[in-house]
Amino acid sequence: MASTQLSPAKTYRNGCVFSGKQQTQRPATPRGLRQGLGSDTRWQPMSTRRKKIYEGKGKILFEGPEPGTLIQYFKDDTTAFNSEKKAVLEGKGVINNRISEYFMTRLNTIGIQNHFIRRLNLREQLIRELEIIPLQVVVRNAAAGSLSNRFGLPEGQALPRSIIEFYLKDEKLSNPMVTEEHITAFNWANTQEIDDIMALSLRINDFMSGAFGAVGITLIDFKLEFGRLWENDFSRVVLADEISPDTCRLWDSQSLEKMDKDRFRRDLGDVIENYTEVARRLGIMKEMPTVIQGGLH
Ligand code: AIR
Repeated sequence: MASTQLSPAKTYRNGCVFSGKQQTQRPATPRGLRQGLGSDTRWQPMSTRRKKIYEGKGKILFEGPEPGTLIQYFKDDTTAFNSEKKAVLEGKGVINNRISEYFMTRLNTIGIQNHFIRRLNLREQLIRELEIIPLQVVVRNAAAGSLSNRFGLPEGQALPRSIIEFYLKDEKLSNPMVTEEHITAFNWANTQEIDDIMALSLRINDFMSGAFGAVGITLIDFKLEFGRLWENDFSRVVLADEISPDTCRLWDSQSLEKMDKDRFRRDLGDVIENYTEVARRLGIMKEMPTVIQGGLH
């Protein structure tokens, strides 16, 4: 789809260079949901020094130090099957914070704009506040999970090409799968934004498949979330949320052992050990032993 040159290139504080090409004009309707707020946009008072804006299953968003920023806190809480299964996996939040920092930083250097600004400490990162696009975008390279169940495909079977799926981000509805028709009809995103999301998702897939492949890990599938970054009356689609073993299916390329959240979902054990091994192979292991042994918070 043709895109319009709307404004000159700008460089943001976190190093994102925006060409202006992927911009979308602000719709006439007022600004919608803010990132991570779900349907509740009220700010809840907190006794702590920072305002908690939203608490999700695995992360908390706090007010950031400057307007337009938030602090994303990674919890150890782990849930599966729409929160039917719950556990606290000590150290998971620390590992996911680091792995997500690793990918967001590298994606930024190859021009994939995202909400990450910088990591603040073991569990927190400073992020840019976005307007949520209420979709979960799943990219699949091989059959697994719900795709295998839906079509009766053996897990691990390579797909003829990478497949992108959209799910509505709505826990109460169990995040139903949706098509582009639903997305545009219900105004969750416009066609230009869907094009941008698909192009970005495939580039992210290429980059992540390469990065994991280089350390003996096969990227089977993963989930992404995107938001709108507004600048005056224009917005662009940028990557949000996290990239971690909670949001990816990662198999050891040799043994085909699972190294991701399926270890928790399927009671395979050694969840943290496998998350740690993912971090270690990516070369971001330095802080991990303390976390696992000492249970830092
Ligand atoms: N995912 C993470 N949170 C929600 C989802 N759907 C990730 C899973 C898996 C991919 O999305 O971790 O990597 C596809 O999941 P499923 O269950 O649809 O096969």
